[in-house]
Amino acid sequence: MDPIHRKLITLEEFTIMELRQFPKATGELSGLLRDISLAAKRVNAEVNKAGLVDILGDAGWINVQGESVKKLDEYANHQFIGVLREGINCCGIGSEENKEELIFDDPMNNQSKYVMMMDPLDGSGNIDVNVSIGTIFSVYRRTTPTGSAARIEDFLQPGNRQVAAGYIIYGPSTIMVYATRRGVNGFTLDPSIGEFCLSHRQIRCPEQGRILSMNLGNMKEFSPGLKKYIDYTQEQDRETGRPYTQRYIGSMVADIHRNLTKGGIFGYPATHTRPEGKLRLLYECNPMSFIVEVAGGKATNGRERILDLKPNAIHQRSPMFIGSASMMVDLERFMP
Ligand code: AHM
Ligand code: MG
Repeated sequence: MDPIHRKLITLEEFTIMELRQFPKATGELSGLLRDISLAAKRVNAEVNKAGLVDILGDAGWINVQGESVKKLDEYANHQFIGVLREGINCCGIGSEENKEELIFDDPMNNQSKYVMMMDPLDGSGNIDVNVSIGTIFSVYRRTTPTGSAARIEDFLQPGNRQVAAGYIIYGPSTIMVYATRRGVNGFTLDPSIGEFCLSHRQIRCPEQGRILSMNLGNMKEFSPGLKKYIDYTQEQDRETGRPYTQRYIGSMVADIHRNLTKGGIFGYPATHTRPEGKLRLLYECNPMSFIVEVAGGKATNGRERILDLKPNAIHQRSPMFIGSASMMVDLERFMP
């Protein structure tokens, strides 16, 4: 009989293989990633049906950020919280959709050393128009002792303390990308077997790219330095004879995933009316910055490294520029 050639590595196998390189590892992070992937599969199944069932449209109330909540946001939030609360690998969650952090405080979860921050469904304005959306997550080791309930200080840690961060894109295919300090790897969901399978090994962000992803509709409100940078990106490149190309989907996960693989820069800057920008430091900026930095890119708020910012509130916002290292160095020359 022919030997079986098996190239497929599932997410779970991959995390266990990683774990075996650390004799003292407890397996809790692998368990947490498995829980996240389970919730992601449930959300994916619902996202795929979005055009079919009565799930489109506003759920009819405003979330804590003052934005209208779509039903799928609500569903995704519920799934991730439910799976992690019922699991044993996380002692609390901070979610973009909840006013306060959720502390699980039960004997099993109190033993866990991890807290998670998440944006359960980012880019929700794109749900109704069948454009890619995503989930973003970020994992921290708690600072309070295990065995007790988590506390707010466990959630308010700078991004440089992240243990892992990742995103799931619900797009033409569903991909989960996660980073630890050891690297960034991507797993594509094979719907026929219901498994995330290793498809993008050790992702590296190209040093230089030619894609600019910013909402230039806000240009009038940008700082003079940033306007000059945008002029600079319109100049013709000596090699290609073309300016940078503009790509902005309005789903940060999809925009950054593209730039991470092709090379590019994404920004959601401060504006005169929104000096803090739009994106949330803990749910959006920190996880994406961690992933991009591990892949060799850079992320700042225009002056400081995102990962070094000290949060003082869980829903805090921050301007963010993120992408290919050498494009970020160019941008920094224009920022005061
Ligand atoms: P959301 O968390 O409410 O979905 O908002 C975040 C999204 C990002 O994915 C995206 O880059 C940005 O908002 C788009 O905002 P704008 O329409 O102002 O450009
Ligand atoms: Mg969001």
